[in-house]
Formats: sequence, C-alpha cells, structure tokens
Amino acid sequence: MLSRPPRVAAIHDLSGFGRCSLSVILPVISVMGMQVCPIPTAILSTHTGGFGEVSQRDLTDYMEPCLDHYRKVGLEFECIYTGYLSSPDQVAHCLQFFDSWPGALKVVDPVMGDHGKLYRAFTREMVEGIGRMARKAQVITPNLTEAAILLGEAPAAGALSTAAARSMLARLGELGPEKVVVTGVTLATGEYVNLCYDREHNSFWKSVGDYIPVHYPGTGDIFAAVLTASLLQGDSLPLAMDRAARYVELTIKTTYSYSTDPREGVMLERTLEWLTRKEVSKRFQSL
Ligand code: PXL
Repeated sequence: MLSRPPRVAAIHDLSGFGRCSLSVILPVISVMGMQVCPIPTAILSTHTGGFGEVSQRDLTDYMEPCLDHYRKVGLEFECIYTGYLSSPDQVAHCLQFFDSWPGALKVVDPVMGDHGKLYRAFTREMVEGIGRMARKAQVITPNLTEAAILLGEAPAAGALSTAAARSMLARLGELGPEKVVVTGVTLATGEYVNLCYDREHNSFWKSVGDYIPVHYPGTGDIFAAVLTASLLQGDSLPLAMDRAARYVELTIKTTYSYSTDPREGVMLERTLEWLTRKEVSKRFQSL
C-alpha cells in the first residue's frame, strides 16, 4: 500500500490565460488528493482558441533532461498523463516517460482538435505521433473529432446510433487501450453524452448530460484530469467518467450563469470544492 498520495506526472502545456491545460489540471488533481508534477511542453500566454497572436516558448529541449533528473533521483510515479504537445519530437519523450515507469497508469488525452477541425499548428506528423502514443496508452480520452482522427476517418456529421457508437468505441479499443472514453457525443436518441468502453469486461456505458449551448476551452482537460484522478482513487471506469461529466457540467452551468466571455474558460474556482465530496453518482447507464 502507498504511504503517500498517488503521484501523477502531467505532460501538458501551461497557458497563462484562458483556463486550460496545466492551469486547470493542477488544481483539479490536487483537490482530489493526489500529487501532480507538471512537465510543461510549452508556455503560452493564452490558449490558441481566439486571443489572436499567442506569445509562446516551446519546451521540447526541457523534457529529456527533466526525465533524466527524475530517473536519477529515483522518483516514482503511479500515473503518466499526457495532453497538449507542441512539437513532433515530444512524442518520443512522452514514450520515454512511459518506458521509464512501466508500472504507471498511462493516460493519453490525444489533444488535437475539436468541432471537426484540427487545432492550429497540428501537422500530419503530430497526428501520427499522437496516434502512436494512444496505441501505448491504457486509457484514452478523445473528443468525437479526435476519435475520428485516431481512426483515420472523417468526423461524424450527425448524431450517432447506439450501434455506431459501440463500434467506434470497440475500434478505438482495438488500437491498444483497455479503457476508452469519448466525450461530446450526440446520440440518435437526441441525448448529449459521454461514452466509455472497458475492453477487459467488454462493457459499454453512457453518461447523459444537459446540452448547454456554449463552448468553453479547457473543459476536455478538466474532464480528463478528473477521470484520471478518479481512476487512481479506485473508481470503476463508468463511475470515473460520470464523476468527470458531472463536474464539467456543474462548472459549465456555473460559468454560463455569469455570462462571461467563453474564451476565458470555466470558473472552476467556484466549483473545485465539489470534487472533495467524492459523491457516488448514479447517472451512468449501459450503452
Ligand atoms: O484545451 C486544449 C488546449 C490545450 N492547450 C492549448 C490549447 C488548447 C485548445 O485550444 O490551445 C494551448
């Protein structure tokens, strides 16, 4: 048994304004009782979603010396969690982190795009590299756009039937990960859901949410961070997915009530406390 909180290495960018990536991952995982060690892939003045020209520094050169240092001091990690990368060479460094802690839970949030489009600066080479990482992961958390990119398909144009949703999840599982979570899906039933698939148990689940007609950046990062910490505290996959979905929904609704500029992201300062309650949710169902 561990005699300290589980330790997560979070490989992601640090954006100063706009509440995404490490700016939200650090408080979320900490408040859930785990130690999170940030390994920034880049520093940006804001996220790339609408503030014009971003001031940024790529930190590819930092990653390998950082890894060497951690190995030298014999640090232990229970989880390696990767997200936004800023150069294709960072893929190899992330894979080195995976190889250096073979017993750690490997979570890949394949941050590449949203709403049917790749994010700015995401090249073919990056897409291919992130695909390689997803194949090595135990858990992946793509949104619907990223799921299609991982499968080499065009993003689904409309609502998904249950059969199509199950097929998508199973095919993502065949790439390698044991646990697949896909966020932001509209089913043919009209339900707005997050979906997951546990390959070991061949079980498929959905978590139905309220659709809120506004998009905030960073919600995928918050979702993946809650899911990761939840799995580390021993929750089943559907429980972890539902905890993440409920928290994101609560935080979006809270923010929406303030009518702030969506580019500023969600007001997690107002809701972080909810994550300490360890509520056992009942809103997930079989898919
Ligand atoms: O939330 C995903 C994300 C992370 N990091 C940066 C981004 C985005 C999405 O736009 O721009 C820098």
